[in-house]
Amino acid sequence: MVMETVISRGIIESYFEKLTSCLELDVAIVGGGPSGIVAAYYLAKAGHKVALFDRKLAPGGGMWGGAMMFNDIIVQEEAKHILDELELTYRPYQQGTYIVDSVHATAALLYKATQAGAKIFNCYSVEDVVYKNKRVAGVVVNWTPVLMQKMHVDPLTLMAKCVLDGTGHDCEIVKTVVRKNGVTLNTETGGIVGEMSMDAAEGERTTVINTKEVYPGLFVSGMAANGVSGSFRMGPIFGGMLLSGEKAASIMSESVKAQAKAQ
Ligand code: 48F
Repeated sequence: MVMETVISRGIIESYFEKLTSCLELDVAIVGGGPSGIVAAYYLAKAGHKVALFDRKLAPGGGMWGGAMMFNDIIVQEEAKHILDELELTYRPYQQGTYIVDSVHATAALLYKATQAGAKIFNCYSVEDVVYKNKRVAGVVVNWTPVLMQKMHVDPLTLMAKCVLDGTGHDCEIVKTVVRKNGVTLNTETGGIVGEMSMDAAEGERTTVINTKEVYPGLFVSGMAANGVSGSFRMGPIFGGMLLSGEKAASIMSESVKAQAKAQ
């Protein structure tokens, strides 16, 4: 075989093997922001079959850019154990906070999640979910460029025992589920309450509390959790995002185990 054919064959065979292995997932994560990537890491580490889909070429969400493109982030003491778990380099700052280079942090999260066994599909947009027997049961995916060009091309479907909406401020997946299926959510109002303005400390605290199953099979993390349950934004402090990902992994792991037991 000529080298050109080896290159093309290797990539095609490997890619489709990877995609085929993800047709029936334990967990499908929508959005490769910090909360989604950390959830992918812990789930893969626990032995679950997990794939993460991000519409961008470079997953990482809002973490690359620090604040106003000053590419450092703040992480508070409560999340330090996650920095250590992921072997990040950081330095102590004031009032129990740490400073981390945002490019280093984002790259490390992606490296650790994939190393643990999570599959990451970039350039994939999740445009809908599978909705069966009053339960979210998978994701409907298409190429981001197809959607950007508004081309009339049908999507593919990957089934999952749990779907995580980690799409950030827009909480896109929960919005789609509510709009299309008129479901009642596990929130104070039964609907999407909506994100509030900046309160860093409260936003950080509540993003972890709001990380939960909002509808059978559908979980939320990170800013999507605060958007759905109605709490504050917090800007470039990221401990809450990391802790939210850790909690999302833990509750979805329990759900996957419970579903396996019930079968
Ligand atoms: O917003 P994002 O970084 O998610 P997060 O984990 O973190 C929020 C922080 O970055 C920051 C903050 C920290 O204090 O407030 O905003 O909540 O990343 C969300 C990712 O989801 C992708 C998007 O490209 C981004 O990388 N995404 C959004 N909608 C879709 C999607 C979709 N429908 N399909 C695939 N990817």
